[in-house]
Amino acid sequence: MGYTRPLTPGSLRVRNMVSADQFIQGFRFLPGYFDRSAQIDLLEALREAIAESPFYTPTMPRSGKPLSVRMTNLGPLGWVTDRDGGYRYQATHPVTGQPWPPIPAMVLDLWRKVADYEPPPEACLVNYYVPPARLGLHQDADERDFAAPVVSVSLGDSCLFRIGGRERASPTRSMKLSSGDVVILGGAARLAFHGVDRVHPGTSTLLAGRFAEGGRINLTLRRVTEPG
Ligand SMILES: O=C(O)CCC(=O)C(=O)O
Ligand SMILES: [Mn+2]
Repeated sequence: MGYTRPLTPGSLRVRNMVSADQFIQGFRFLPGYFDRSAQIDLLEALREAIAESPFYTPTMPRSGKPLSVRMTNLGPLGWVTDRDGGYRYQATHPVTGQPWPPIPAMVLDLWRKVADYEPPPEACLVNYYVPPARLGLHQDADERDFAAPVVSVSLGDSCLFRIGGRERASPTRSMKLSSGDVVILGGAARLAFHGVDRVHPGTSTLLAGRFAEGGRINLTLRRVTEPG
């Protein structure tokens, strides 16, 4: 399994010859964590959940401008944003009013294996990027518990992912994330600024036939409340 192998600079597809795990403590990149058959199983589990809890278009706080990424959530809490309520977690889908479906067992299993944090994740944000969708540089900072890492999974088309430091103006590195890759933001990297500059259309066949528009799906697992 990829995650048991020590990371070497050469294993990271990072520009400028500097690997992101050396660049920022607590950043881990597990390329190809899920093989093709596991990716298909994961996508099937997601399709069932998404049929119940469909993607919707969130809007920015204050301006009400729509995000280019569509979203839904799995788990007891889901991350949402809209003009009047801003960034927050809530237990129900903002459009259907229903509770979010449970996080699939495969995803909870990933957390148990890689998070090094015993309490389970409470939120699994599902982002759907159809080009030209992107996600600007941001911190994941709406949680009460920063001791837990953020664990993310890429499925479908590859993307150009950017990661920097704890200040917006900190220097950044860019790297390609491909289908099956896992990224962990823990330690000092837990509050690192990061974003998705672009998705490269047609670089994976995984979503074709399962999601008509192709593109990329990202799962972001987070612990929201402090345990206990
Ligand atoms: O799509 C990704 O790889 C990153 C997603 C992300 O940073 C987020 O949803 O907060
Ligand atoms: Mn994020």
